[in-house]
Amino acid sequence: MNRYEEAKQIYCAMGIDTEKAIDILKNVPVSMHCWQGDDVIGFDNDGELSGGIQTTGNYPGRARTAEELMQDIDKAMSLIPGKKKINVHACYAVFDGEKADRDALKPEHFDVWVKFAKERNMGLDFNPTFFSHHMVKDNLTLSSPDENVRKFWVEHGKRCIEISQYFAEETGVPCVMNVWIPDGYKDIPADRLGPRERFKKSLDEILSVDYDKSKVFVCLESKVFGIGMESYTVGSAEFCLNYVNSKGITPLMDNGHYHPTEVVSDKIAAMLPFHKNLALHVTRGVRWDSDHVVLFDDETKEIAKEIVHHNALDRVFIATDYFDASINRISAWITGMRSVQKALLSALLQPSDTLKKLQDENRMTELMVLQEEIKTAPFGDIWEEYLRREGVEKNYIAEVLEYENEVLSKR
Ligand code: RNT
Ligand code: ZN
Repeated sequence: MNRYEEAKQIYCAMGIDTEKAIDILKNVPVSMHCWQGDDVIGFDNDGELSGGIQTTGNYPGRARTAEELMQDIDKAMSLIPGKKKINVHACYAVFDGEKADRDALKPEHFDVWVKFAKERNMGLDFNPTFFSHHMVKDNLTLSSPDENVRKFWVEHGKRCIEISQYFAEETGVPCVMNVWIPDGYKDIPADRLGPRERFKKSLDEILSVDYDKSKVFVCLESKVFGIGMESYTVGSAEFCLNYVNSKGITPLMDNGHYHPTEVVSDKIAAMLPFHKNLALHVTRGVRWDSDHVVLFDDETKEIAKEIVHHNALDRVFIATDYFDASINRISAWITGMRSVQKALLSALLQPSDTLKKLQDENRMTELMVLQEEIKTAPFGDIWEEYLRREGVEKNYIAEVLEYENEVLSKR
């Protein structure tokens, strides 16, 4: 008997169907962020990343053009199992001829992405880019007291809804459009309300455009603080949650955007009773929103467990969001995307009904013992079988290093 067959029987004895787990997993879309490939720089600005987010490191081989980025995405995706989407930021517009500013972006500026996605049978997600731009004034965009600035960014948001709908119509897959603004203050503000009222008004204006809500899911992402904006964040957790509730749009939780002892894994079940959909940015914060590569670690597993055990795989939009410039960027993509899938598989390989029953019957001793037992079940054998069926090598480092040698090091 091979290792998979043996492992399958061990899981079967715990009441778990490994075949079913693999079948479910391969159809769960995970949206891969394009911005790991070029350190969140994009193609429409002079290369300075702003907005209180930071990539550190200078590993050789950063993608500098759309062709390079897409070539790298292809390489990464060839080593990532499962169903994928591509998450694009507005700053990744590709201009064929004249450049358009962010308030004048049109669907055609993203045609190369649409073509790329269609050829690979993937959906596209989208994000307006409210950073790395000269119209960010005093660290403010949609909450700016300068009407020119505020209006510029409102127009950008509107353009992005149109582009998102184009993505959905072209690919046939709904598009998740996430709004995140960096707005905030380094030091103690005199007026905490004004910026939030302006942000609310701006969002209302953006959402006043007519769009197909079955094709575009507009999300709002909150944050605790950014670099250089440590004292006040306009789009705080409470602001965003209240706004989302009042408008019926989708909340987005990034697990790097909370105080270090707060966990998104616990928040998921606090959101599900109130929202049809929930969106996640899966990342790994180290002491702050450092956006390290996602690993197969306890919190990632717990997040996946919360989605799977509450049967919410079709309600939660899962996307990755991290940027590490200190290691091979292709490997960073593969490791993070595989980690999300490993976490989902490990959740699918748990006897959730039995565990819930033990909790409800207050058999907490048995619950603890079973939860511990699951941790040493032969997960790796099921994971390897999944990779085998997806036609993806387990060991990707040799291929990544070869690509580094042949392609990245020549840039
Ligand atoms: C920043 C947010 C946001 C960005 C991307 C690039 O703190 O997490 O989602 O990472 O828009
Ligand atoms: Zn995020």
